[in-house]
Amino acid sequence: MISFTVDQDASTLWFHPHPEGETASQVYKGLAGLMYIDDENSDSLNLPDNYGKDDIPLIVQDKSFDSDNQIDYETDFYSDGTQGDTLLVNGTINPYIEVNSRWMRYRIISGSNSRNFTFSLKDNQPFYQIASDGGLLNSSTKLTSLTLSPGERAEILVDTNDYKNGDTLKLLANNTVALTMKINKNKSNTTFEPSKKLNSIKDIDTENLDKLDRQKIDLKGMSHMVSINNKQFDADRIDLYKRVNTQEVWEVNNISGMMGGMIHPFHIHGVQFQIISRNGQLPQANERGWKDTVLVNPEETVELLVEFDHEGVFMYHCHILEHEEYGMMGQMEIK
Ligand SMILES: [Cu+2]
Repeated sequence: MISFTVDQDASTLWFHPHPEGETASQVYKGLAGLMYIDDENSDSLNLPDNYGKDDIPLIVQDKSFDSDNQIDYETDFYSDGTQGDTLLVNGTINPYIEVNSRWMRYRIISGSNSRNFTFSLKDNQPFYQIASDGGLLNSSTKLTSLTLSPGERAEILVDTNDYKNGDTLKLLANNTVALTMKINKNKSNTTFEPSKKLNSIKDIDTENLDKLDRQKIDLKGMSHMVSINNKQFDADRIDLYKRVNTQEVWEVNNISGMMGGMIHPFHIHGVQFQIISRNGQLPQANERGWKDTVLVNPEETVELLVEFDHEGVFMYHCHILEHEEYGMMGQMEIK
């Protein structure tokens, strides 16, 4: 029995086992689950929240199946990130949903071992992102595409008002149909307006950032040569010591080197952070909310404002699970 106190904002979360050397195979084989947190703020917003009706989880993963329709991780294994040839949503191939409400809320979990997904609606219809990994954005962001790397989450609202009964609307992931929405009737279900205030996340106090300590995180290498700050994971070593209730600027560098570059989704346990900048530029509006996983492009530097709220020993790692297994992970003690 494990008991714990829920001490975070309304958000869409997932959980999975994390045993050293077996995380990647266990998640690929399906050992992962979904968790929602609600709070007073989220309850007050009149967002679509009828589970399975107008509030739908979409756990998006790729897997391959052998001739007996079984998952064979060892055969599919690839050292820079195992990928499958079949798109699964909530464990289903090519699902559809009957839509009976004008506004549909989708809680997307990018849950592959290594594949990034770019989501869009057929014909480039816009949609509204309302939440990132750690909870609601201050207001919605209108998008026509959204890329999530492994471990990232997003909540989006789709307005079906312009569709007639019998129409279909398709959500695509990397241009493959992930979900077909069959419009049955799209009656009004919320007072949501795109400009509605959803949260009150404080702006980053950019004037005072240079007073904070800085932590460099160098993500390097590929395959079994991956490292963080030139070290590979050692369960008997604490890499970073941090003081509880302090803030730091983390400078996350994706250093390609001679082996060529790839995206690393950088994930920190036990904290939520804000993105200060990408290569010196302000992040897009949909990346200005709370995050615990951030896509870092090859040769990119991403600055994070990290606050250490909880005592304990926490991991930080690349969320390409095969990179994590090869040691692209460290331990941080907060006390
Ligand atoms: Cu990686």
